[in-house]
Amino acid sequence: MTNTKEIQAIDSAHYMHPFTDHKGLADKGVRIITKADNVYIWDSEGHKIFDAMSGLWCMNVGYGRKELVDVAAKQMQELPYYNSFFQTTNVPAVKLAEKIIQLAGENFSHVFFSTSGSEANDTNVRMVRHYWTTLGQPERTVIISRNNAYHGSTLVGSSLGGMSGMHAQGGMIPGIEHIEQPYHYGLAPNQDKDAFGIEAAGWLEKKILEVGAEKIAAFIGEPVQGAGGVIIPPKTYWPEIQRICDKYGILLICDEVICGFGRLGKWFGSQLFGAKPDLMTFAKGVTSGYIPLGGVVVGKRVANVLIEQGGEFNHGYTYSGHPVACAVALANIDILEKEGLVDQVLNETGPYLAEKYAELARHPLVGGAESCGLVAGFVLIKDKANHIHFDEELGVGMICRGHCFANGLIMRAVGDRMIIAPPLVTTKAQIDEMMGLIYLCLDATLTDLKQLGVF
Ligand code: PXG
Repeated sequence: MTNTKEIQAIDSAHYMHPFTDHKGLADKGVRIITKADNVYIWDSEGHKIFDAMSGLWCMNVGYGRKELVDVAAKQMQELPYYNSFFQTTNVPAVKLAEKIIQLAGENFSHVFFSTSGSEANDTNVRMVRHYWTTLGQPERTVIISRNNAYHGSTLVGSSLGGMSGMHAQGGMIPGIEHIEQPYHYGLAPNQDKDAFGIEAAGWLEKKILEVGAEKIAAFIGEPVQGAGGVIIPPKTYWPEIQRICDKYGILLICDEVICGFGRLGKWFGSQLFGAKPDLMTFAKGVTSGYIPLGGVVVGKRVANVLIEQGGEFNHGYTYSGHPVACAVALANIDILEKEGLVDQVLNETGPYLAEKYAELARHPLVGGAESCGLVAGFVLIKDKANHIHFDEELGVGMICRGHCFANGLIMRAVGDRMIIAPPLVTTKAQIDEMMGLIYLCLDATLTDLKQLGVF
């Protein structure tokens, strides 16, 4: 048995957590997760919790997969590590690269491996700038991204991302520009959605013209913005973005760290939205989080130039193509394929969740409830008819999140947006169970807000 108090005290004394304000946490006591199975996790006090966030958007095949454990152990015994520098390679990395290209489609030919999504986005920036330099256009350095985007937490990742709180700590690298996100419900709820999608994509063209097309290297975007609050773009958005990128010859990078490997019901989110990226960032779901792995799927347009004319690309990580991580990824993809999980999301559980979210929109606190595959979000709203939001200071999202924790549900709050991304193995019965918990937490939040006199 885990001694909760003892571990909490050591945690407080020595463990600095990501994205955490530690002041006050010690008094409250950090939550210790001790075991997991399928879509559930347990804390050190024995509470069973429905993990509707898949860990951190990554647990695609669900917890407790012995196949992945066995593959990792076997690979560790055979070849626990070797690098891919100095003209060497290893079999799992080669096989995984081949498999990912098969899934990515005919526009792609190569994979560059990293350990995380942040690193992979660093690779993207270096790769696209090297690409343009190789083509004799070294002034093409600027990358356009979007407000509220999340592309990682290294200096490049946070610069690409559109989170002002991150920019405020450590600054930004030069040459990154941001445009507004395609958040229909938040920005223009009364406008026709498809028209809004075209308008929002048009902000890219405006920015290109403002900066000068000859200076732009690439546009980067998540097919569905995840950490920014599950912002699902209108269906007109990505085809228009693609048209604009093509018009100005700008490279398109789709950050598929959350959307990739089945979350939206396709192997990659860009395949659902009809975008044709030149580069795709991946991480998380490629191994279902069992072991760290990330990378960039490189399209032929970029790969051909780099390979034929680029010379040595002075870039790589100690763990690029780590054999254990790649072996686990192969086994993970094998599970996704054999159990038909991607199609299940597209044809069964995704549409079922969409139906449930459409019903959820009737709850008095819920605005803009929407899902895409197995990601979903809504905003806690004060006056739905007039689109009046709660005072930010009230922290209504945190109130709701508190009730979720207390009732055995992991649901994230991003400001006033409540978001979920349950494992791809989640069944319809488990969606019903999750929806029951969501209603319970919404009602508890409503009671609090009434008591506070703000609803
Ligand atoms: N791109 C996207 C789209 C991501 O969601 C990264 C890149 C960076 O990946 P790494 O492996 O370097 O973390 C991510 C990661 C949140 C949250 O608050 C989301 C992420 C990471 C941490 C917190 O939802 N996504």
